[in-house]
Amino acid sequence: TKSLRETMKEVIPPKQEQLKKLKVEHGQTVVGDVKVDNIIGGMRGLKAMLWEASVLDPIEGIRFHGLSIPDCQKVLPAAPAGKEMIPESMLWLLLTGQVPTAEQTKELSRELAEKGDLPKFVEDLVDSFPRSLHPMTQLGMGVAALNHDSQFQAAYEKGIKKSEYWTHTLEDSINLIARLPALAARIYRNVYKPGTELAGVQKDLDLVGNYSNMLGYGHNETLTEYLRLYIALHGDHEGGNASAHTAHLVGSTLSDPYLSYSAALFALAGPLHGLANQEVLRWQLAMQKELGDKISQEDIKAYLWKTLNSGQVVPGYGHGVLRNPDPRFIALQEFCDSRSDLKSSPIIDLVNKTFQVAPNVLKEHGKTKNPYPNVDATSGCVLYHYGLTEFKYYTVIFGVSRALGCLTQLVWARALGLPLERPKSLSMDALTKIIKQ
Ligand code: NMX
Ligand code: MLT
Repeated sequence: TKSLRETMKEVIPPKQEQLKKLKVEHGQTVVGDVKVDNIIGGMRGLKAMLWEASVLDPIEGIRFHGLSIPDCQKVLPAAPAGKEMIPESMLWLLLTGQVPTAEQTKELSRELAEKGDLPKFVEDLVDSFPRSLHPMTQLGMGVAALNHDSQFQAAYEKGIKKSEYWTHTLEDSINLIARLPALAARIYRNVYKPGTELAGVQKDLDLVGNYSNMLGYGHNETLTEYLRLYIALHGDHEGGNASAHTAHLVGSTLSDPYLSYSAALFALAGPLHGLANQEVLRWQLAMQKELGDKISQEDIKAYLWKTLNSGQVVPGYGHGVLRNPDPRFIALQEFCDSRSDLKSSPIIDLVNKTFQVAPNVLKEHGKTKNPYPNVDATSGCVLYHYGLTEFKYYTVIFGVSRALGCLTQLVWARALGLPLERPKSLSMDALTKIIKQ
């Protein structure tokens, strides 16, 4: 069977041809207008980036190289004893556009485990952080420090041809993805379980098998399977989301994959983006505390209005592109529905009840263009149910996942020779001048 590198060598030339053709034959074809609203409205709706691995449809949700989430759940290989697709098979799909075999997936798991240990100086660095430093800050700093061993940076310093950029970027990307579980688990141990032993990376486990084990949940197969699904699902969400866009922008300067992804993590750490999953749980727990055990739909409705009337957003609802319930939310809900202990969990029940009420309240409120839940509305609840209750940590898990998509695009950006990103900005006066012309 073909290795990942062999497969990449095969799939890159046709894509390079496709890009060349697009440039030569359609370089001047118009695909949309730029309105003043786009410029002052966070570029919402502007078609302005190339991103190979996934495309987001407002109604249907994400497709990874054309495959929907249910398609991926059907065809992407699981862990040897599991059922859920795993990040390794998603990574293979994102990188190559092909569905890997079970053997190829296993080989990638083995490679990641082989490369999974942290350099000693990064362990020491992370151990030196105060426990009060937010886990996302620690993750971003740890990832940036890993650039000490960047093959891309070392090769660039020596002087390499442009056509070789992608191979070094791929090696860095694999090394970074391999090391994320040990880094993220070390942060968890240091912040929440100081003084306890941290398991090592086991060479025969898949990426999330190791991550779960290092977090101290290796015995909980349901949670481990949930994490596999969660991390595979959150891997990519086309290019315009804040973390992916940041990785792309920073990477376009030929900054190495570690620095590019570190920057992306600090975008993910904002409450309108990845931090929303910590905010959801905080908000749902506050609701539970205030309303008690027997919560009616009317109670939830009143609580939602209280949140909105105090000028806050309802975390986990709304989206920059989606105009329907997020299929990632649906997939995680289905995971819960298929397990009796999760089905009867009070926190998961509360998320479900909120889902029954919130869209109508948000419609009545009349501001958000999308009154439906995004993935963050539910992603933390299963973790909470199984005792991983430290919700300031949740975005770190998202951060372990989003590396799949961001790093895939970096490899493709280098393979396709995409240029430095540098859009044109305008002042309000300059904009007014154009309008008057
Ligand atoms: N609750 C209350 N108001 C909202 C919400 C919400 N959940 N979502 C949007 N709005 C408001 C928004 O603040 C804006 O108000 P204003 O005109 O006063 O500035 C108005 O509705 C229009 O916003 P939209 O165009 O619908 O949303 P936009 O594309 O600007 O932002 C989000 C998208 C996701 C930032 C926004 O919906 C939000 O803040 N949601 C809550 C936070 C969240 O769940 N983020 C997670 C996103 C997913 N992720 O994983 O990253
Ligand atoms: C994501 O997964 O990045 C979020 O849903 C936000 C987005 O797509 O804009």
